[in-house]
Amino acid sequence: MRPTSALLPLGLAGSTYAAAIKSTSASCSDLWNVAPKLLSNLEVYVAQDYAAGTNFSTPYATPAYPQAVPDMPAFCRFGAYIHTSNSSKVQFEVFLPTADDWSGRFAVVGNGGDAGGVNFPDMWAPLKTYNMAVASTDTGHNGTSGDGTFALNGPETQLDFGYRAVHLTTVYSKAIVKAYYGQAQKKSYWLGCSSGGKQGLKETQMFPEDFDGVVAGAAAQWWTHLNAQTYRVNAIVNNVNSTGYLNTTDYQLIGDLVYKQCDEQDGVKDGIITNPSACQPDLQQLSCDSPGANSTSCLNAEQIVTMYRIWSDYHKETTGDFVFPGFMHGAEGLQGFSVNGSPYGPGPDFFEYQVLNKTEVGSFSANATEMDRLIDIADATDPGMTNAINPNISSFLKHGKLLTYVGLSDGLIPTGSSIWYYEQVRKALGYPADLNDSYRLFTMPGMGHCRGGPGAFNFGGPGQRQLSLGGGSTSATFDAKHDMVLAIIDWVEKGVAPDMIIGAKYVGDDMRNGTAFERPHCVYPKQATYIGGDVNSASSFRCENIA
Ligand SMILES: *[C@@H]1O[C@H](CO)[C@@H](O)[C@H](O)[C@H]1NC(C)=O
Ligand SMILES: *[C@@H]1O[C@H](CO)[C@@H](O)[C@H](O)[C@H]1NC(C)=O
Ligand SMILES: *[C@@H]1O[C@H](CO)[C@@H](O)[C@H](O)[C@H]1NC(C)=O
Ligand SMILES: *[C@@H]1O[C@H](CO)[C@@H](O)[C@H](O)[C@H]1NC(C)=O
Ligand SMILES: *[C@@H]1O[C@H](CO)[C@@H](O)[C@H](O)[C@H]1NC(C)=O
Ligand SMILES: *[C@@H]1O[C@H](CO)[C@@H](O)[C@H](O)[C@H]1NC(C)=O
Ligand SMILES: *[C@@H]1O[C@H](CO)[C@@H](O)[C@H](O)[C@H]1NC(C)=O
Ligand SMILES: *[C@@H]1O[C@H](CO)[C@@H](O)[C@H](O)[C@H]1NC(C)=O
Ligand SMILES: *[C@@H]1O[C@H](CO)[C@@H](O)[C@H](O)[C@H]1NC(C)=O
Ligand SMILES: *[C@@H]1O[C@H](CO)[C@@H](O)[C@H](O)[C@H]1NC(C)=O
Ligand SMILES: *[C@@H]1O[C@H](CO)[C@@H](O)[C@H](O)[C@H]1NC(C)=O
Ligand SMILES: [Ca+2]
Repeated sequence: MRPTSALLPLGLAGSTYAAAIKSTSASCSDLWNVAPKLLSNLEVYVAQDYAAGTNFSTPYATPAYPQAVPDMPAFCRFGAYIHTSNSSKVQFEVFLPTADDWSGRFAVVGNGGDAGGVNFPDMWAPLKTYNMAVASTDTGHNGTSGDGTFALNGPETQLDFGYRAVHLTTVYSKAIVKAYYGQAQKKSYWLGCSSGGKQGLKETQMFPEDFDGVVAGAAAQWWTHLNAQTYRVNAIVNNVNSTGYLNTTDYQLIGDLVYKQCDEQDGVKDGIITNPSACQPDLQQLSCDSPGANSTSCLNAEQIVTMYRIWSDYHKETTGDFVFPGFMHGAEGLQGFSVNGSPYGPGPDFFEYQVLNKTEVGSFSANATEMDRLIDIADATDPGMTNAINPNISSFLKHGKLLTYVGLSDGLIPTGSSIWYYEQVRKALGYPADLNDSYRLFTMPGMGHCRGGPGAFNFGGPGQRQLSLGGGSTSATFDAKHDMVLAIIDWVEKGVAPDMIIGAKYVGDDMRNGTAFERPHCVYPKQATYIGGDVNSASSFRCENIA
């Protein structure tokens, strides 16, 4: 189902768009009255100027994104609801730099997990650092990232979450941009990770004209299968009641051994495994039965089996069909590894409220055979149209650039998911030799889910933080070689494609403490290869194809 024309801005529904928009600019407070004349089903709740230096907070923030946002530049804030049906509405906000500051660019930032809330913290960097007009949506509901109860009895709200909130936010916000500045944006960018990566890919698949450049990290695009994997790996494979259950102490033990066996395979002993697939850990020496075992820190046979199953791909119990990739070697030893026996909410909640269609809050439970059946239903019904796995993105790639990235130690969404989608696209488009003119996947060794881990995960991607908050994800050097947002801008606007993105590891993961080391992140399937010299310097590595 596509939004009806009644849900599109009045001007865009007809041919009168240009005439409908005044060529003169509106003041921020004018937008109260101007916007509803341009856009249908709109309920404005704020149109207000803020002074530079504002520490921004608002009751319109939800528990998903409650943080105050310090260090704002001067901006105009526009916030409204779009009524998407009788039973659903979408909240969105647009932050607009002053006309003097505006770069002419427009961006939309994504959300995480099941999050329902305008992502105010992530709007900061596009506004302040890149002088973009920037928008964000609550995805159609108010709730935290781990809470899927929004879907209860809400078919329209499910569609908002699946695609409609982001698309309408994009279209409506562009109209606000045009009304405020008296001219349209030059280029539009998507910036998101995790669910935000999924949202970006969905846009390239369904609404290829919405964006010129899409940055999509650690994308949760295969929503039906990812949720199955989240549930199964926690509740079935690493069941808390089984003798094979692994807790964080066990993962520490396993991780220590894996790093001992595999860290130096890439020529540098630095706590980073550059090629986790080449790492083939042997856990036998951790067995309580092995000679010389440490009886206070050893694993039973079932626990060893559990770990190998977590690393292995998920195949259906009944048919053996591939469902989802397993986790990468090395992810288990890092903070943020999610397989603790308690599945992250979006997994079970998806099956309870969107596949089984339960009408009251309950707790989901299924065995492996039942999961096979539910996956089939999920694939057939694609609740809320949330899957973002259409591999034919040729319409987008004709004019746009798609920059994706993933941590090779992602502990929440197995890394292979991003590689799987890349390969699906290649196959669907017939393995074009020039695919990397418009679509590139960067793999990032030692990085967890979207950020974090022992790797060089600060590269100016989505989700950057103020220096006063530690500067997380901010690039060490503000140029297109080190900064992913500048890289996508150069790619879109100058045709200069990024061959590598140099990330930084900050001392104590705090930018104020300085840089510990820098590393290039390479275009898949290339990998950063040590060629000699200072291991802390990016120039000691080259991007090469590894056999
Ligand atoms: C911003 O406001 C929040 C609470 O609203 C406060 O905790 C924080 O310290 C403030 N930050 C600055 C830089 O003033
Ligand atoms: C979101 O829901 C919380 C309750 O969980 C409520 O306190 C808050 O006011 C709501 N916020 C918005 C913006 O609707
Ligand atoms: C929902 O809105 C449509 C018009 O869009 C109207 O025809 C219908 O009666 C409404 N249904 C309810 C239950 O209000
Ligand atoms: C573990 O066992 C307890 C007690 O029998 C039960 O209540 C719980 O649901 C079980 N947990 C899982 C994940 O199977
Ligand atoms: C993990 O389990 C072991 C063995 O039961 C126990 O000694 C250890 O304290 C547990 N660790 C955690 C973090 O619960
Ligand atoms: C056995 O493991 C315990 C707990 O990890 C550790 O404190 C102890 O040093 C180990 N013993 C040997 C001989 O390695
Ligand atoms: C849940 O609802 C959807 C949409 O109405 C339907 O297609 C699907 O078959 C239902 N699932 C079950 C298990 O009945
Ligand atoms: C798995 O669950 C289904 C549905 O609840 C049930 O019919 C079946 O007997 C269960 N299989 C096993 C092996 O427990
Ligand atoms: C991909 O989509 C485009 C535009 O919808 C269509 O023209 C083309 O035939 C499709 N390509 C493949 C391989 O399906
Ligand atoms: C892009 O693809 C071409 C052909 O497949 C390959 O030769 C080239 O090395 C790739 N560029 C990068 C940066 O990976
Ligand atoms: C890093 O900086 C923070 C705050 O500036 C400080 O609290 C912390 O101790 C520093 N960590 C290291 C490892 O230097
Ligand atoms: Ca290494």
